[in-house]
Amino acid sequence: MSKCFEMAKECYAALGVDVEAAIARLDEIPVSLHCWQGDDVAGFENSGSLDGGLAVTGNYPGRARNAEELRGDIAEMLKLVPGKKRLNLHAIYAETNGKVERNELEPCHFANWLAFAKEQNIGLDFNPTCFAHPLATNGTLTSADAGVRKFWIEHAIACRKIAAYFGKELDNTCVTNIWIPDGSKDTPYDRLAPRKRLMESLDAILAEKIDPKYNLDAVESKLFGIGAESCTYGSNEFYMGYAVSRGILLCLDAGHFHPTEVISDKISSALLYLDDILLHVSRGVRWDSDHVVCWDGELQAIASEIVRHGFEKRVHIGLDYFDASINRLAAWSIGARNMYKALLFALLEPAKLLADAENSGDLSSRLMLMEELKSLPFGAVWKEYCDRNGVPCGMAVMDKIKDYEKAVLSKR
Ligand code: RNT
Ligand code: ZN
Repeated sequence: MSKCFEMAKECYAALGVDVEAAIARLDEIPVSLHCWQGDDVAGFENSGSLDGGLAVTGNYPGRARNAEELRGDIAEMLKLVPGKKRLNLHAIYAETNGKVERNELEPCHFANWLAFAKEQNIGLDFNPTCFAHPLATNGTLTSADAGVRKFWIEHAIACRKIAAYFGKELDNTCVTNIWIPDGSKDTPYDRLAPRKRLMESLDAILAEKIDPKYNLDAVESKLFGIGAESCTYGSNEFYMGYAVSRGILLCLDAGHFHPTEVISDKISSALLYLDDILLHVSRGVRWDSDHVVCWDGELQAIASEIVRHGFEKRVHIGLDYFDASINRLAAWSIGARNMYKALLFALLEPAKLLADAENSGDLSSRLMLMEELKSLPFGAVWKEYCDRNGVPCGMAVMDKIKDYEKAVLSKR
């Protein structure tokens, strides 16, 4: 243990904060790392370009081109991130060895991923992929075409079964998140009919009860997407109502709201009505751009909301960003490390002092405290956490990434 850490512990103790207890609590908070940062959301179907309003910009060399490479990169990335981790997969990461339609996917198509999760001792999460497909060009679960809707309903059902299989095999609950790109480029005349179809499609998908021990279902709202500027059928109101009435999870993506609207403010409201929620921690820059998560005010506010109210079992934290303009391992690990950093920072808040100041109406002290916290020796605690987890800290992370780039990525 370093001198710096010992001194940091004393600083926090002076404010009534037990650093060891904070670290122990952080050890129990899983973050689901998204597989799709490694290959620009390409997947292995070779179905052509990404669509559904999603856009990955940048052409930094070294993108994982197949499952082997992607797993190799993930294994490397996991060595750079401290804390309890999960891996979030999308259906397009199936290994089918020949064409298998998405509505016919089965657990066997994810056997290598399951083996990988076991090897890494991490849980899995899952997502139906309702975009980047010829049948997704004109709506999926909201489509007016019953055949198209049926296809996507079947796909989502298949995904829930795969997820439940993961959950059972790993003895670790899988969260399956449904996001669809459906919406309208220009002002629709009828916003109700597609939403009614979406509600019915979701009911059909969820009709079969699955043991919540193995799988939990989530639905992800959005404000708008490229090509769906005027209306997105799966809006926040739609899914909030749906999740509350069906008792499933609501997924809040940080990039899916008006630019000044923040998901940190929604957590305490949503959890008054829902048992659990899912987060897609992302960073929108002017739009839902999915930039690498930075340790900014909103990330801290998200983490603090979770920690202050002891919501860590009810808020499932997932990451959702994709940047192809820098080394993908750097993007991945910088964003992921920031999530854990923000959680640790939240765990080191002097809860009692803050609550006392607020409850006694001493808002000056509350503000002073909140601001002073920012210059406490947090870095020493973070470094200690990285050391204890056997992962590098500071620019040593970059050294590892550069080594891997030289040895592996540059050969692609
Ligand atoms: C899209 C949603 C969705 C996707 C991933 C790949 O706007 O955020 O969660 O980013 O499923
Ligand atoms: Zn998302």
